[in-house]
Amino acid sequence: MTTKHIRIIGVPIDYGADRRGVDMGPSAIRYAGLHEKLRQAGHQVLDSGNLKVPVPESRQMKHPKLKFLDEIVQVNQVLARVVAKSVHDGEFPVVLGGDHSIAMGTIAGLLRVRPRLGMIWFDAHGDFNTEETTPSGNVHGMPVAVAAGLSQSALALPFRDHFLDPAKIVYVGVRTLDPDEAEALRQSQATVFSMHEVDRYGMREVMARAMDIVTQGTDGVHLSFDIDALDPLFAPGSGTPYSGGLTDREAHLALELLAEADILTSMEMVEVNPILDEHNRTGELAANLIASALGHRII
Ligand code: Z70
Ligand code: MN
Ligand code: MN
Ligand code: MN
Repeated sequence: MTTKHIRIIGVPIDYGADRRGVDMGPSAIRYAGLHEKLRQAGHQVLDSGNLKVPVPESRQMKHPKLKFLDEIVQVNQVLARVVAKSVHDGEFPVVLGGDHSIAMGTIAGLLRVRPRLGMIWFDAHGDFNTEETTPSGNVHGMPVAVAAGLSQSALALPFRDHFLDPAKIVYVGVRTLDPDEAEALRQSQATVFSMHEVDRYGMREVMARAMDIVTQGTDGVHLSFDIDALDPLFAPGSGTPYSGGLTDREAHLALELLAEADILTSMEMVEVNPILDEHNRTGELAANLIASALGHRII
């Protein structure tokens, strides 16, 4: 793989869901030796540290339908600027969450430099709710719908009317959707490789099809990886465990195939929850998965 100038950006945010501890994710992933793994893979690594995120206990929740709306928009506006500058400077941003609401800031920033971005989204969930369909008011269940331009709320502000083309979005590992969310996804042009397709065709074939889609007419490929795509057996440190997920081997294979094709231009790793973890097993897995996506090989 080509040598990359990697820029690590931590976003210690847990506003997107009820407070659980995923704001400690960036720390856990760094502690697992992310920098050294990426240097061993042959890259130059710079770390911007964490964006400033006020703790939820210091804030009042104002929008019951969209929890912590103002705070999330504010963090994502800053993140979008930081990510856009990084890509503009020729770097490969690696964004560490935090909950998945940070994908809005990441993607909004990427789109400013790569307007025809393709995206692969690993997740147990669809994250395709809007303020209309959300059953929980948790914004981490909405980032893909917002990025695709389907939200009328302030969550769309960082995008400046420049959204992701749904036809350039591919999901892998999905196994639970809310009813209205599923309907919205069916109406969209996004491709969903649920666990059914992973079981039926195998990860190698799923990734071949996914890579085909995200490289057609695109000017970059973003990987957004929610650690709950993995089965809770392998990733116990995730907020909402949902069985029937990817094995660690399937996940590594998927990311190694991406590395081999060398198509990624940015990535983020989210929803790692050190409070629920077992001796940072999930933090280590997350760091190793990032290294796999960036070309780490044992020989
Ligand atoms: C549900 C909602 C969710 C986790 C995203 C769940 C969303 N669809 N949960 N990531 N861990 O509330 O919108
Ligand atoms: Mn998610
Ligand atoms: Mn533009
Ligand atoms: Mn999820």
